[in-house]
Amino acid sequence: MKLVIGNKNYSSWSLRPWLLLQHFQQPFEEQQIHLGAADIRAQMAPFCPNYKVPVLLDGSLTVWDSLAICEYINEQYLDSAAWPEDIGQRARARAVCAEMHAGFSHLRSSLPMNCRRIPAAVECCDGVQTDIKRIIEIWQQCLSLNADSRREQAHFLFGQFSIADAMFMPVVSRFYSYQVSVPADVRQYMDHMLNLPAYQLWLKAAVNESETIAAAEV
Ligand SMILES: N[C@@H](CCC(=O)N[C@@H](CS)C(=O)NCC(=O)O)C(=O)O
Repeated sequence: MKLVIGNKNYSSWSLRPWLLLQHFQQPFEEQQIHLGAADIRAQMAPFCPNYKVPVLLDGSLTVWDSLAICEYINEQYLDSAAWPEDIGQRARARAVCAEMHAGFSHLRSSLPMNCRRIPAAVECCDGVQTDIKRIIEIWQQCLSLNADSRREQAHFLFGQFSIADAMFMPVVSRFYSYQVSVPADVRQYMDHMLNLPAYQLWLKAAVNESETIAAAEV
């Protein structure tokens, strides 16, 4: 398998399937394309049908779109371990992933992912505040539904690491980079995600990248 990704520091969509593969210790090659390169279309042309990353190449199969890639990895290599076992929880996990995939445009455009940013708060407009409020609501509902029998907070949104955590990892990174104020249970979830060995590997590589994209340096 080869995963074509963008800059680790900035490419939020690339982070999702990369984290899933890395967390589940699946072997894969990666190829990086600098999203600020002048010849980006020429670099993407051989791999990316829609001129976007991430793209997964597996034998003769090309899968584009981060969520579709996660679904494929889950079915083909993980024996469905990346979705909750319970059908109701699985439906819920898919719903929050779909909401993440299609929504939160204010947050995405105003607070771009920038993993190595020195954490500091910024002013957020009403649209961003609304997105933040809704994301916190989703996380708190998932975490309280999945607390264990001793009422200890779940480490992940659905108990075990799932595609939902991978889909929200870039938001965790943003909330940290822009020091979004969050309640204690959300802080605990974020700390757990930020310390995941797979994310730490991504972050280390992001910090070592030399390219910068001015538009993402808010
Ligand atoms: N819905 C797509 C979005 C992919 C996307 O927008 N990728 C960005 C990088 S994070 C990209 O390739 N941008 C390059 C461009 O638009 O020229 C997914 O989930 O994979």
